[in-house]
Amino acid sequence: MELTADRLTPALGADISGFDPNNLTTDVVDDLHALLMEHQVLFFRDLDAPPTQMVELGKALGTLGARHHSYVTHPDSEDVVIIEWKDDDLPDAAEWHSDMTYRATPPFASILKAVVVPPSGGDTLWASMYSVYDSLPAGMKDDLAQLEAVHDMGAFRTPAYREAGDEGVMEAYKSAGTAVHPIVAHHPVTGRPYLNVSESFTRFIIGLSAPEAGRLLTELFDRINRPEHHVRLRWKPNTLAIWDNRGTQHYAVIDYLPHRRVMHRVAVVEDARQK
Ligand SMILES: O=C(O)CCC(=O)C(=O)O
Repeated sequence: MELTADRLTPALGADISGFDPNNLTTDVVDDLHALLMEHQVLFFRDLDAPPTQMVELGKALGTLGARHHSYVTHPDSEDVVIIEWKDDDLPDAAEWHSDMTYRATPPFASILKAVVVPPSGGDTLWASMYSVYDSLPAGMKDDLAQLEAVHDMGAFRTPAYREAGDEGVMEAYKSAGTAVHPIVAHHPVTGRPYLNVSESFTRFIIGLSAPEAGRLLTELFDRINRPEHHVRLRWKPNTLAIWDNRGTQHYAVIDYLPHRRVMHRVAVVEDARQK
């Protein structure tokens, strides 16, 4: 069985064919990993992978274990979270973000499968943060190389506050954590530099005043919004995506409420193929 990749935009993304989740040999998973390093996000159509098979795939790629502090887990596996939005919920994923960068070591990859999709809408976009970084003016790249930024749990404050007031926010803050990361990170496998701030989770730049940090972050977030850095996926039930969290961000569009949308997600914390 040979995996083939059909590249979707110059920035990132590929449709993969020839993948059978029942056949996770070392060679197949090595190939899959190589394709992920090259394209950053991979899409699989009609992949009827139940939660246990998503977990097997995650384990073949690395170590699981980044339990989410806010999402519900699947009854068949604690390693699968259910992400469900409907009625007048306010989804938290309609912002550019890379998963859990408020942790010192954010997860390496995510595996996301569509279970229930709305009649139309509910697409997800990914941005290549290599592409965003490469597009920056040279002087700006030099300035950013010196800077570090604080990441925290962003809009997860809202459910925490509604549930338990100030105490709830303090507890959520403690369990989610906070972390400082360089604004220009280097991918541990490809070595490529990428822009490492997100509108969801990056709050402040060390050493700048709050207004200076706010202005610079706003400029960087505007750059991430440019469509030439993106790929967009229209989901159907059993569409599955795998993305490398290092060097990408994603944005789940909320244009489908009050219809229901249900996704299953596995987070892979450590990359087994990272030297
Ligand atoms: O539901 C989606 O399309 C993306 C969800 C999301 O943002 C995530 O899994 O981190």
